[in-house]
Amino acid sequence: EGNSKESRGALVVLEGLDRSGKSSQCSRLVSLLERRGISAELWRFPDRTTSVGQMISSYLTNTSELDDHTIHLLFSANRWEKRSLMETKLKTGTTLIVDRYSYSGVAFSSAKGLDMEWCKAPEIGLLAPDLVAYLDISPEKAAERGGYGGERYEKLEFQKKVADCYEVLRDVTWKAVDACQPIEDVEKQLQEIVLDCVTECQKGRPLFSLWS
Ligand code: 2DT
Ligand code: MG
Repeated sequence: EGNSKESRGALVVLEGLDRSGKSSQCSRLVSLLERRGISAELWRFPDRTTSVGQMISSYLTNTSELDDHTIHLLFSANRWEKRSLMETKLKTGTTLIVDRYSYSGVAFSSAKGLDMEWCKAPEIGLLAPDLVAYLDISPEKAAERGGYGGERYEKLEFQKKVADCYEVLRDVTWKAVDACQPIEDVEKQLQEIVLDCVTECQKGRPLFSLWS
């Protein structure tokens, strides 16, 4: 697995509101990397395949009710259970394109009114992304795209609060891409920043931990 023993893969995270186009762009990025002969995998959080992930999924589909703190910690546990595999993949040269990560965790829970610092705490020690690409779209524009499913957070009023929380979380290292552009233009911009990041990691950029 991987390209060479010396070069590690990049941890690339896509964040953004529901309907911002993250999932399609993640698939396109993985295809691009594969075409370039770069070992890459598409990951997503929540990972609904694990037993923790199944609890999260029942909560999201309104099949179960959980206290806001409890579900927050389950989302975090769902990342912790994948942490060591994530590190192994990266160190053996596989780039991971990840659809949502800790920033979704903090943005969605703090949008419910939980303290942001409290929300960050269980994320401390997870691997820090080498790149966070933010697919930037207003909640109103995203809602116009339609296709909100019936899941718990897929409501315009709540998405507005999530957008405000992402604003607070965003820092200068994030790369924002205007997600209202045609899908091919978004794809082109993402390709450029992701390939740059992959190159940096191949050259030996160290792996960092959250929260930084
Ligand atoms: P998808 O629609 O992408 O499957 O996400 N969420 C996600 C959280 O509240 N906390 C988290 O840590 C993560 C990763 C965002 C399902 C919903 O779950 C929210 C949307
Ligand atoms: Mg969704």
